[in-house]
Amino acid sequence: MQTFFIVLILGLGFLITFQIAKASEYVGIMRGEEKSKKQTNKINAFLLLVFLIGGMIGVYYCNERLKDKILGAPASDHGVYIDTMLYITIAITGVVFFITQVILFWFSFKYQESDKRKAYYYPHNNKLELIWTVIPAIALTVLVGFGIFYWFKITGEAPKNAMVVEITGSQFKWEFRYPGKDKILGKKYFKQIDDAANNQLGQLWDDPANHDDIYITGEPMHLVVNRPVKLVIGAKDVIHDVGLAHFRMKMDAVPGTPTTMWFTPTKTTKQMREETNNPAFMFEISCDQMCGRGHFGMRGEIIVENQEEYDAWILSKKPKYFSVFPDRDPANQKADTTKPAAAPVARN
Ligand SMILES: [Cu+2]
Repeated sequence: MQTFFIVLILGLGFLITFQIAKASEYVGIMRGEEKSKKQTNKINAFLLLVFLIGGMIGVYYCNERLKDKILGAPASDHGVYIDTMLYITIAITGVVFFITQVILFWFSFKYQESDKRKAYYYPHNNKLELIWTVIPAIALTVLVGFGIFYWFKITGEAPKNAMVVEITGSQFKWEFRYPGKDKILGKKYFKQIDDAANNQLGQLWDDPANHDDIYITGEPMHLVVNRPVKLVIGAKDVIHDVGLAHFRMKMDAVPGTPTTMWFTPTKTTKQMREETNNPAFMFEISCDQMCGRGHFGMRGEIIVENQEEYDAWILSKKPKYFSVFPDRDPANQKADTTKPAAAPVARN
């Protein structure tokens, strides 16, 4: 019995010693963790400050470095408004960005965990909520309001003296149509689209408005400086997008649903070549919708020139009708009056 008690006491003594040792070990670990946690906190707070300063320097550096890579002054009347709206938006959001980022990172550094301070419990303030809801709401309403105003202007009725050019996108090219002397684009129907019959746009040949329409592809579109132009935009397969970066214009080309936009080019290609110091400068049409494998190759070009240059160019083009029905071309009839004109076959 005595031996049993001695063994029990020794056993309990061992257990107690073991537990005390273990407990002190835990306390040691916890003390160390607390220390390392505080250290990590300090490092993180410092890194947040470094991130703020480094980030701000980075933003400034990128802007300075890439300033000359952005497009120069807009080459259309609407482009000036679009740029103004863009700069106002950047100015407002820029100021807000600067203030909020500085506060965010500075507070993380300044109010990092400290034994001397206890977090202040501040759950709600109606006044503050109201201020930071109403002010952005008003600012955004004004910005969006101007945006809608110009959107309706650009997509709305074109001035009476506007010229009309139809532009059709397909995988992967642009085709243009000028309405000719009657200033009316002839009717077309998608089922009449037939490359083999030389009818790429599906023009209906029994519509007389089609007889003087001029079809252009594989060469630049021509526009007249300081004369409004209304683009009638369409597509033959998928959705494309007429992107005119130099004019700050852009509109989807949707199959089956014609879209329109109008603008006035204010600078000729020649002027732009001088301004940009680039003798090869061309106004560009880019497809701004990912429309398939050859999307990158959908680059079209625009030449803006004065009225005389444009008139000379358009006079050198023959209506599509005459290349489909050469015997109806008055030029051919004059050249050969001995043969009677063969009866043309309409394709619709
Ligand atoms: Cu496209």
